[in-house]
Amino acid sequence: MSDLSANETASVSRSPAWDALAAHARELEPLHLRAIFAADPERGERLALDAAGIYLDYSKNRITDETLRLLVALADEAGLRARIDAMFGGDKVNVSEGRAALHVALRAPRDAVIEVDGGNVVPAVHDVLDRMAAFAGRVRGGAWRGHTGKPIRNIVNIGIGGSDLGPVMACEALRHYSRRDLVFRFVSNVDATDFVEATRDLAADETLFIVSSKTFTTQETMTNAHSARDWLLAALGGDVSAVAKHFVAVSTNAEAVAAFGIATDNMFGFWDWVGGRYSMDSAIGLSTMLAIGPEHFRAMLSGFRAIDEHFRAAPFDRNLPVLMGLLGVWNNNFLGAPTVAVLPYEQYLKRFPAYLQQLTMESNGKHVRADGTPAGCETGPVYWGEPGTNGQHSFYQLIHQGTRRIACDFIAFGQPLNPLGVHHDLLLANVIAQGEALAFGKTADEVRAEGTPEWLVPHRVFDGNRASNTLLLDRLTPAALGKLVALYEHSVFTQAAIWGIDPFDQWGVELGKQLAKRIVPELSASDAPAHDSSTNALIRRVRALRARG
Ligand code: G6Q
Repeated sequence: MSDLSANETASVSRSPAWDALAAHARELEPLHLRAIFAADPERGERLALDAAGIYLDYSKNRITDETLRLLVALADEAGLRARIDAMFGGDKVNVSEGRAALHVALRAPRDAVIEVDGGNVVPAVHDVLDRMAAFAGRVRGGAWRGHTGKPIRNIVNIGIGGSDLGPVMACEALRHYSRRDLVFRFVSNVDATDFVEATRDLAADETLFIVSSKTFTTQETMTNAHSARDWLLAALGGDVSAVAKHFVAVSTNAEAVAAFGIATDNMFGFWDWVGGRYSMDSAIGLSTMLAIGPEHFRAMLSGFRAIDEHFRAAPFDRNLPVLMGLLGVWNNNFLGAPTVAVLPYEQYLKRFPAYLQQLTMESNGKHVRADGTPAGCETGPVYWGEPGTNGQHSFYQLIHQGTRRIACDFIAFGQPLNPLGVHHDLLLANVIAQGEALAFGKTADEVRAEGTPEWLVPHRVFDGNRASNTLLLDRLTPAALGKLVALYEHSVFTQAAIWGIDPFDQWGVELGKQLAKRIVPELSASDAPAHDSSTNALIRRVRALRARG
């Protein structure tokens, strides 16, 4: 039995702390945030935490001090402290894959010692970072030349899932700090449109492809990588020696990289203890480093590290990721809010919700506990979102007046990166107003007092009592981005520890992959497919559509 599952015998939903929370939730049900705030004028300042450069206002959750006490008791009962130590200590906390999950080692200082199977992994981490920095210096400085002797102007990352979403998000989030004379594109989908549109206006002899794949076997990535090689060779007269100048790889699979034709000198490694969705600060971040430069990349790592240290050391009731994680459990399991909207009021974070979707849902979308027994309670909520203020003119209607409960995480920055007129005042006023509106709403009497005709009153009432967190940071720097990502990483871990699940595996993506492999040859075959009647009919219909040309 693994380290993580050794003490697990029953679902958390059968623990005394869970029962206490369930009873407490019933008591709180009739209480409205209006009343809770009215009874406690200090609440807005008290239920807030300022740590590691992040201000978290969690006062607009439907909680009391007792809720927090019970949630911390739940964390204690679930053994959260021991699990944090196990993860940081390099134990094989990824139980079902028998691996450590040591993304925290990716941002450890040079002199740290973090061991996996008795060996310190930190020197290798810094060795790769140094090689990445040297390579980035050559590309950014124009010393790295393509096949025709021209410097690189275009960088195309080919990868999917964890080998795509982090780099895409970071490239967008840190665009302000990036080299504007370099073009960055990302190809992930096996749909050829993704590759064709990403490369159609690029000059092949000025283009560098980064093939990012931990396994170097992923169908989508390898298909795109081969198409990229064909595209390059077609444009450069078919000389295969061009591949070495226009392709580098990020992978753990040196053999497959060499077989593709990429020199191992041009390969940047990482390790099986880095999960795909926890890898944006590993060599998978090579495109990020090319965009923002090694110094900014290291600043981003320092942000991750600040939250790692805080997560490891702070008491649970003053611990940002723990609080966020526990409030998520409260909203998800006790208040019946099955989704979380992530709402960054910062345009550069427009891909942050998509990044978080993988981090949160691939990690905590599990139906069994780490020991294989049923979870026994709801696990990971659905994450989604869009940057403010755009969402306000779209789906916020449902959050304000719909019948479902949705927890919201607002993210905002005190300083704009692009100061221009009144824009930032309006942006900040909106994010603050949304939290206020969700919590306090507008009563029928208030609506009537505005002279609204009686028939219209119900339409204009806002019940309020809707939970939200507000995260406020100084400005979106590389370090701030690192902090935000690490905050969610560890809050996901906190929740997994409570539910007793393994947040580091992703078996749920396997079945579809297997079935697709079987269907590929069937699309062009002529014998009768042998699936269920619906799948058979779809395959036959595709064959017919293709036969028509
Ligand atoms: C993430 C998952 C998954 C993975 C992709 C790409 O945690 O493991 O999204 O990142 O399937 O895998 P490769 O990097 O091996 O191509």
